[in-house]
Amino acid sequence: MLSKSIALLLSGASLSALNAPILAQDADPALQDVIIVTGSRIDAATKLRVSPDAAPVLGNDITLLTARTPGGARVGNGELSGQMQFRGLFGERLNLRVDGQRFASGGPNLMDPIFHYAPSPLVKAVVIDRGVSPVSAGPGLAGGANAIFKRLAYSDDDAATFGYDFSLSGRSVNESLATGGVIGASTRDWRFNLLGSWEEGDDTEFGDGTIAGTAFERGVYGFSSGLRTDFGEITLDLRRQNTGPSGNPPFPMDIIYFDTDFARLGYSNSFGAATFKASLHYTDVAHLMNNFSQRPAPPAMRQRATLADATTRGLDASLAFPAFGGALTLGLDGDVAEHDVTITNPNNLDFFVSPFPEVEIDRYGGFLEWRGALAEINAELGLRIDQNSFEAGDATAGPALPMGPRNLAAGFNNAETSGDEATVDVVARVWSNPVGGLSWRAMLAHKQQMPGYIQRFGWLPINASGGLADGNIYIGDLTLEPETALIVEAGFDYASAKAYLRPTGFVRQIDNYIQGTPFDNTVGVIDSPVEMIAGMNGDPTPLRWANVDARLYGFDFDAGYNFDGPLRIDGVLNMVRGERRDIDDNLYRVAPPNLTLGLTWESAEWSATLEGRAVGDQDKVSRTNNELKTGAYAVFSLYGDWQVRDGVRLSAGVENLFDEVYRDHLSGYNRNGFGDVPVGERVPGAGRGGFVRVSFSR
Ligand SMILES: [Cu+2]
Repeated sequence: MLSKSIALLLSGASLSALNAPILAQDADPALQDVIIVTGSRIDAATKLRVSPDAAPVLGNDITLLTARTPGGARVGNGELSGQMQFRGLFGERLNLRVDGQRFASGGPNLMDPIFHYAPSPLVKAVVIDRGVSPVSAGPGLAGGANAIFKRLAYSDDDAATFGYDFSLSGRSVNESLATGGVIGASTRDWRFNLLGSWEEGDDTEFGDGTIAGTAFERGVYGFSSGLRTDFGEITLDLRRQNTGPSGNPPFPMDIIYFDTDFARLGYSNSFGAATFKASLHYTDVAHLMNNFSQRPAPPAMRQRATLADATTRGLDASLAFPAFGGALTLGLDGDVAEHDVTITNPNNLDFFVSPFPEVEIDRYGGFLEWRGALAEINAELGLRIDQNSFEAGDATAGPALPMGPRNLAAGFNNAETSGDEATVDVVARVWSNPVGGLSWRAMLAHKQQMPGYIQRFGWLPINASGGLADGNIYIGDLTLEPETALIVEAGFDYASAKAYLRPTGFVRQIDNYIQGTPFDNTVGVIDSPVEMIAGMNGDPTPLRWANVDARLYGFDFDAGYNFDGPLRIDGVLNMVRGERRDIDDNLYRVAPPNLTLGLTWESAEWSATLEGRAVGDQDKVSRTNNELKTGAYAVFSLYGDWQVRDGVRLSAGVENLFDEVYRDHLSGYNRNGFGDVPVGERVPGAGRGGFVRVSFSR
């Protein structure tokens, strides 16, 4: 239960300092989530925080946690390859950051979505931007979140204080283990902590057997440091992540490794009432995947190993100062992302091809953001302009490739692959001060999103879709236009000592929405080289990325009520519809309506929750993407939490109490051909299993 996790989170020390309880005088301690909901007015209206250490252990991917929030859902492409969905949108359309850092994923199918780099033992909180991200957080079409790592804060002492924050958890359903955290020391002038985590698991069991290809392993190590000098504060964060062999049933290949380095150097200083902040950051992803070592191997001729690299270099600087009765922030930022992908056959050195050759995407942007209040109304107004440019290198195709692909490569190499485009984001939010516990809010935004490199440069008909996992073969379009969204939402946050309710209604009208459309007017008739090659690769009806018109709208809320005695109920409801406006079709992979309800018995030191999650059927499916409908289901869990003593917490529970076999609509279709899930069927959810987690901090 999200609200539950918020309550638990607050009972820990982690956020209490950030959220001075404005309702403390009349709030019941049993309703502490009220405090976080309305505690810091600015945060409450624009952000939502959730913490892995407070939620039940349902897996290692923090997108399982963000899926428990209003508007949230999870696109399941593998145990470590979950994508956050927010109000029907996912993938690169969301502005996702790991510890404040923006970077490009390495896998052309997003086997490493951004939150692949935020293992739950290292994450202190995920801050979800309500509605859309502020323009100061960078571009992004609709919605955003930042996974903030645990770190040792500066103390208020001159002598070094030691500290740590660890967790260790296990799940029986896949015999998995997740452990990690931070340890270090700090004074008022410096802070330093090491960080590390290790996670591994076997194949997940479910009611009908084993879900093959769901084993995984992932390790992270690094440090975070900061120094306060007379010339400002300097911070340095360095981190390496090694993801080992991990299965991806919905893709044609599995992860062999991701070896990824992160570096960030930060600087900040205050001059009177003004604050200057700057950072330089770097991310380098090296990735290998194949179709033969973690699933039944195809014949030698059809074995493939694909190498993919992505490097991001970025910088940002901002100056915030009082202006016009509020705070104005001016900022400049930019990044250069390079991608390169090579498909090989390890049994044939003459077989190699570069479907996304030496792609470079540059962006330089500037923004203005003002935050302030007029009487009882608070506002955040932002404008961002980005100049984007893109180019690709020459495609290569080895001598073992047939003439067809080699001709397509030559065609791509003769085409104009570079270009540039400006995008404009405008965000206006207003919200009222709470009166009688009720605060109104409204938002209007114009957001733009550049086409992804897969969508623009995909010249070779293959199964790379940026993580859609719909089984279709896709082909790019060099002339794609940016997506443009007009977003309106309104709602209120209500909180009393007894109850809270935070509903939001929204509409997202998107012009030039990019999705696959039939390759030509004669679908099924193989009358082009692209269709011929696609046919040889298993899909004679490939899709071409195109600008279409779309709309998403819906309604979501979280709510809770505190009964007399130690009993409370919390719930989250989500409803979203996604449809094409230009033809009669639905958008692909949109979460069905769902309701999560948790009944909690809560005492000072411990709590126990019985949770039910009911998910409706989804028959509003995309014909274009050959999407299959799913039926309704309900899953129940029981979990508890015990504050053993100061700094030691134990959680344990049973998920999927009745061992229900269920298929989440956003789960990918299995393609790996072994285990107990037939090929073409959606990968089911985990069966009944127990979990336990211990957390230690000081
Ligand atoms: Cu991959």
